[in-house]
Amino acid sequence: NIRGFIFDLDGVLTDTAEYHYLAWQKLADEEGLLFNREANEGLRGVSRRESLLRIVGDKHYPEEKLQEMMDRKNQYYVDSIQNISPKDLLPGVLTLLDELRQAGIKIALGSASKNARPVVEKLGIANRIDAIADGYSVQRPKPAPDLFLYAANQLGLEPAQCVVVEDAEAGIEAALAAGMWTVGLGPASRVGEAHVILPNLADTDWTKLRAKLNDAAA
Ligand code: G16
Ligand code: MG
Repeated sequence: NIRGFIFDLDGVLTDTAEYHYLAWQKLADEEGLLFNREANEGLRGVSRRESLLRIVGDKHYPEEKLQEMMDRKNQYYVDSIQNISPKDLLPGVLTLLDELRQAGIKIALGSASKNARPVVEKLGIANRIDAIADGYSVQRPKPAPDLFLYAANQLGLEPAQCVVVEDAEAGIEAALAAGMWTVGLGPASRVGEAHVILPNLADTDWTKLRAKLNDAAA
């Protein structure tokens, strides 16, 4: 019996991936590191630190330099999200959030981002979210289950009562490790392990989703 939904932010509620990409690209260019859009695809849902470590690859940098590069990337990112507005909500999100609320289902955010709160506020959906698990909530990033377990706990629910909506492989892995139901958005090459796979949230609603989750459970 589903009583809660935990939504990832980037790639699910809005598309901040492009801003993350531009910020990392700028940093990589300044540092003479190889980076491109394709490499950025692999950084979906990956924490800031782990993203940087993947971009620097075999190169060795002292901790201070890594910290400075993370700060610089984040400054570029923070600058670029200033103009986010409700128009940046992905199709289908608002209606689904409202239907879930109507159905008495609790809603949490489960994002790796330390910038999740300001983004949710700019998107105008802060009042529709009951709990926030973000980049400050737990130590171990996805694919560890910790972030989603934290979110379920904040909602006062058991893992098996929760559905996680994710666009990243690491996110689906984390949700499955937490013992939750999963809806994967995007190609099966990325979210193929999810119980239900959809291209996006545009053409679905709670009734359809519930039927698909029931099929997956049977
Ligand atoms: C997001 C993005 C990642 C980003 C991470 C951390 O995850 O997909 O690209 O590296 O958050 O963001 P920040 O640097 O703002 O802390 P999610 O979990 O919302 O998909
Ligand atoms: Mg994501």
